[in-house]
Amino acid sequence: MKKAWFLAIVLVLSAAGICFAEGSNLLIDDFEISITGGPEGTVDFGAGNGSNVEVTESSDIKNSGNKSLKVIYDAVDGGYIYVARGTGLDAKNANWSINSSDIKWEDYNAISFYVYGTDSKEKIAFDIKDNGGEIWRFVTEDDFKGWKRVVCSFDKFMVRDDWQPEDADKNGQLDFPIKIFQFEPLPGSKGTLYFDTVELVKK
Ligand SMILES: [Ca+2]
Ligand SMILES: [Ca+2]
Repeated sequence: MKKAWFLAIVLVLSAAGICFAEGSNLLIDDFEISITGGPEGTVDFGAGNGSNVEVTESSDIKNSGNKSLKVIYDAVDGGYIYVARGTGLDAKNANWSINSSDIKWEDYNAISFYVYGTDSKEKIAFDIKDNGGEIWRFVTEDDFKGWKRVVCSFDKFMVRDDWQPEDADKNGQLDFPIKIFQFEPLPGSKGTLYFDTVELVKK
């Protein structure tokens, strides 16, 4: 009997621990939006040099809430694609669900998102723009089927050496607050991806 009680207590504590761990992450974007592009858009997206992208919302395939971000893409060599959310973008209504400057960034050591993969083995870049306008990159691979959580530790981001905005501080330091994140299927790939549940991961 004692053993049973002990096991029960351990189970309850473990469950509480799991809830606490998840609850301490900060959900910054859940894509519970009506997706539009252009200057008044809720997502800043585009493609060039022969690549194409179409961004819509999905309500059938989603990880949290009622919707996810659906990205249909054709990324050719020499082309580029971006699908961005955050502050200071050309699309005026692309802000996250929380204001970047209200976040205690020192409490977090990673940013994570969920991606619904098709095991295409294609590379997907996840970029962030720092407070100095510098763009940092984390690369993951579509090597699974269904939803997967990708955790991008801040110390694993590499400063982009192929391109930086002209006004970037280019100081090689990841300056907080982060202003923007963007998904970018890398050249040589074509398909459909879904993204959802962007969180900051508590230290
Ligand atoms: Ca969602
Ligand atoms: Ca910087």
